[in-house]
Amino acid sequence: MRRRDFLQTTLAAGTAALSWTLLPPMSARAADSDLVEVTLEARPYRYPRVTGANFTGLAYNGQVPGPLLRVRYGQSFRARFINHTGSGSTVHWHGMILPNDMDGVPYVTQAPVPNGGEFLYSFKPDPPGFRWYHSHVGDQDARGLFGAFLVEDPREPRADVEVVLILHDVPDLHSLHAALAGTSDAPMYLPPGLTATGMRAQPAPSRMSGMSGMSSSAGPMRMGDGLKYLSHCINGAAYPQTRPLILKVGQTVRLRVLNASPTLTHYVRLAGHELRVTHSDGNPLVRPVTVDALRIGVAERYDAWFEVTRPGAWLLESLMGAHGGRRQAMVIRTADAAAHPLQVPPQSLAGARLFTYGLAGDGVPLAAGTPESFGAANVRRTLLLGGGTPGHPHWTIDGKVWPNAPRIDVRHGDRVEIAFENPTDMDHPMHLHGHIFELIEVSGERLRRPLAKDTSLVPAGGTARWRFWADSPPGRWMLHCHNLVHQMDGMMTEVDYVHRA
Ligand SMILES: [Cu+2]
Repeated sequence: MRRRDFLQTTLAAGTAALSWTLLPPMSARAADSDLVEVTLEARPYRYPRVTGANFTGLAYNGQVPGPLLRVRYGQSFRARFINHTGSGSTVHWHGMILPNDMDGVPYVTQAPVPNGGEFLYSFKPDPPGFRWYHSHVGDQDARGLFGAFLVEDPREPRADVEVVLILHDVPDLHSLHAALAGTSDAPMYLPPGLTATGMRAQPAPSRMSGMSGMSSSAGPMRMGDGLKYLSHCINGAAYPQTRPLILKVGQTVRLRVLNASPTLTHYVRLAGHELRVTHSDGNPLVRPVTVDALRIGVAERYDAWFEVTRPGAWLLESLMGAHGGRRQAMVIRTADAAAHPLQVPPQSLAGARLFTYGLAGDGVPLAAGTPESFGAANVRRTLLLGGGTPGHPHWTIDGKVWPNAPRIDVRHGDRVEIAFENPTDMDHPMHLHGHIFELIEVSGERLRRPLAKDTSLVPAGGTARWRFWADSPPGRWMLHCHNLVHQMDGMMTEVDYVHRA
């Protein structure tokens, strides 16, 4: 018998942005309900002073990031989306496997919701894990239309403290338009201590010690693609306005970290602590991996755990390299930390155990003569990523820009393998809608423990290979670079389910 006591999630509007988001256990009533209903209303929004930016963008329900959405796995979800942005808009549910007409891609899965209009999104959030949502229209997500979406798995153990951290960067819109036109002269960001030369100088991977060092899949390098940023935030505030996270000795902490930046890969360190990574893009790793620093491409998520073993005060920071004047950081401390000076993480990644796909996936070099393919894929495609030539504002797949890039036709039940080749000098965070794929190879390393993901960096000058079953609901599923400049400049195609003849 179906229960009728729907839960109306209360979403406070117009309040100050949270600088971090603690997650108490869901209430029994919320967890027992069959349906979680929310209202998301998008409007122009003046960013508060804590962001460090003089910026008018957009917000869901008067806050950036938008409200944290949370369901227990198995619950249904309904979002009434109300659009007052001033132009068309849609909501994309990133990392969800859902009916195609709920996927929120304008002109592909739905007509854009006109200004003043509404749309009802309704689906059963799947699979469990850390997902997120954002506008899929133009530059609206860069202006503030994004938020986190947790699909909680009741079978997973809870940490003592669970926290969602959203790294986001406030763009200078003039530079965005210049970047889209290929005329920006803004400098590129370089992660500190990671240069191509420096990477080669790292010791060779040694599985015995659990230290993988820097493999070729670590991936540099240049990022930003000409965007200037006004500020760099965590959960809606820039350091030192970020609120501290106050913990007790003995507590186990689970950070769920999302990179919602328009263009920047983030490198995150917590002073005095290693981080145990258990999930990539919300999906469990075959085996957790312990690192000194996270590398998070645009749109990626990692679940990272640590324990508080002593009193103290530690800075969690995304290292900004050449743009290091502004800190994207927050304090994590115990209550009695006044007696302890704030520990700041090393400002270089040189020598750090960095999260890489090769480390997490137990990568081994592809031996000469290894077959090109890793299984019984019956659909195989190679996509060549290109573009970025000065003066030619196009980012391409097989030399073409959306909607002219070659599409990938699949039939339900196909086993699909996609190889990416990236001869450009920028990493590309490639994202597939409506599927969880396995990342099985990166730049000549075969991952013996493939990573389940919805977005993966294809390293500059390197390659990546995915495989997945075509067993999602039928439809047109976008496949694109999540660097906003690259996406808007054409680096997008689709995986289309076609009927068996
Ligand atoms: Cu790209």
